[in-house]
Amino acid sequence: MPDTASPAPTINDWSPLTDDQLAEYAERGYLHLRGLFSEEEVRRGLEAVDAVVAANPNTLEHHESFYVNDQTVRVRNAVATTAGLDEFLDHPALVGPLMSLLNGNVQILSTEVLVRHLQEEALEPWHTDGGQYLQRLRLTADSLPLQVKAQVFLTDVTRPNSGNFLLVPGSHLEVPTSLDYMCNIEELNEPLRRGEVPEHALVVQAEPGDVLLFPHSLWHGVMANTTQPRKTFIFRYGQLWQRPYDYATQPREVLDRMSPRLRRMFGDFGDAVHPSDFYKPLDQDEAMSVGGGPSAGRATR
Ligand SMILES: O=C(O)CCC(=O)C(=O)O
Repeated sequence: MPDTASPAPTINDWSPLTDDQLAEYAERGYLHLRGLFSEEEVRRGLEAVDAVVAANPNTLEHHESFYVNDQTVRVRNAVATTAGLDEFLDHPALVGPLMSLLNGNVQILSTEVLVRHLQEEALEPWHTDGGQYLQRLRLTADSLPLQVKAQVFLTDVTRPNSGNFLLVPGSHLEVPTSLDYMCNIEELNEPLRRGEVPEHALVVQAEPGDVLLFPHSLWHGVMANTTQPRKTFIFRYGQLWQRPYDYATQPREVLDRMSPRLRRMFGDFGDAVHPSDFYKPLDQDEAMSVGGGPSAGRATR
């Protein structure tokens, strides 16, 4: 007898964003998700930061476009140095929002560990991400984003001048008036050098475990830090047809330790990859349904 039963629906370990959250992201250009990670997860995250920094890995050659700050330790392609980031990248609470924003088609483009030490002046000027070519593209207001960053806060950034993330709500839809190779936004940087932040900007106050999601086109910078070293991860995401920022392909031994979902998020389709898979993956819903966490294996496919 032929099997005529329809396949069981895919059950995900993640939940999508609500319509209100999607509307908020579209209008303001960011989402502040509070308490996404637990105290215990934050503790493990801090251990991963310290281990990566102690290993002092030279994971990627310098590129002229990298903004250098003496008070910042920034380890790029950090996932190649530690397995400690995997649980965050594969976490249903983070995968769900990304699946919603990137239309079900999520690739990790970079994984960074950041420690922002004390500095009286702003730690990073106002800029957009992704370089001048991406900066000149604008999507319509109701479009899903091309790229999204997730900043995972692991230390307290609730006080003023604690290395707060700065952003201009709604700026993700605006092309800056001055365009340069570094994508700096000079009209805001001149006042920032005097410690001034425009009234319409937001100084983000984040607690350990919070996550901030924002697209490459959002105008953003980083406040001074006079409190304690600020520790975060920044993960950059795009669709599977985009190219990564801090790796070409992850080495086999890195992929081998990961869940099938996380491997897919690093653009790995195994040995039998077809070039068109990056545009039209045939099994994307199934591949993204369940990660390697405690819920692995419980979903029905
Ligand atoms: O450290 C931060 O809060 C933001 C870093 C940043 O501006 C960037 O990664 O583009």
